Amino acid sequence: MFKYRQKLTMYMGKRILVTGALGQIGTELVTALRNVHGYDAVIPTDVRENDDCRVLNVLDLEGIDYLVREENVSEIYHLAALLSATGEKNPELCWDINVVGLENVVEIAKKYDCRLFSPSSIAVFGPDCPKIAPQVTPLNPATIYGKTKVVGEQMAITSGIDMRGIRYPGLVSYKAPAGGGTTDYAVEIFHAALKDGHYDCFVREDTRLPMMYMDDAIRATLELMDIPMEKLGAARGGYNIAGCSFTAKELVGSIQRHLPDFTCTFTPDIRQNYADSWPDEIEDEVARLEWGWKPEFDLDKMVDTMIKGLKG
Ligand code: AKB
Repeated sequence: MFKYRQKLTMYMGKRILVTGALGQIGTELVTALRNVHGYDAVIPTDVRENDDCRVLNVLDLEGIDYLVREENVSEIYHLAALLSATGEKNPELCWDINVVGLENVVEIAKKYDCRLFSPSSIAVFGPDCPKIAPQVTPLNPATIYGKTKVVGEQMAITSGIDMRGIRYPGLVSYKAPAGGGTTDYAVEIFHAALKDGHYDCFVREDTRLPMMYMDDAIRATLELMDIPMEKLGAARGGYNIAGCSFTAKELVGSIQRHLPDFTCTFTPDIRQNYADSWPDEIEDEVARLEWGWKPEFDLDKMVDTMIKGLKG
């Protein structure tokens, strides 16, 4: 239910709705969008109550309709989703939020002629994918989360609207916590290293996954949304973009450059299975060619930025 039918302010410029705005990506994307389009242009929403955003449940079609109509929204960044670890614990809820929620947003985007950004993930790939994942390859994900992302990519092509997405790698940032994902260890490890000097990692030390520092992910999102639709091809529902790939052990080594006494043990749990079903690296030629994608953060630069940011 859209609980608060707040008195909505009329604002004449571009109006951008963000769902899932309190999440790891949303927290930084809202700031970035406001820097570009102005504070009032961006309407952050989340299912959780918070002074900084409006309450919106993406399963509430009427609530989305009301907000988009009343606020004259022309662009939507639909970030509300369950990630892999939470999704596997509750597959029905994962399907509802990730697929039914997206269907609702697509229906409203169609009705009001909104452009739509809907993130995909490296979780669309399954165990049959080459270790360096090409843009085009059979998508047979092992997780329900991955399946919902494949459906989302297909919707981008069949919806008939201007809808785009990126297959985000594991995202690393310090401004908001990661939550419910398999790649979360690459964020948790920094907090534990600084607080306790030790981390017990839930994947094996040789687990190599595609990762990306959040600044690169936010820039990629803004750059993709800036490109005229006619320049984008069949990959527009989910572009491969590479940041930096590293093993959990290599991450520990990079952190130890700053914290030589930091220790890490490895106790794999169920999330190891999800990680093992994903590729080691991403091949991102199509994104580079079609909209000029280029990462700026390698492993050491990411680690330097995380440590500095968390130390304050
Ligand atoms: C997760 O770990 O579930 C996410 C993802 C790879 O999409 N970070």
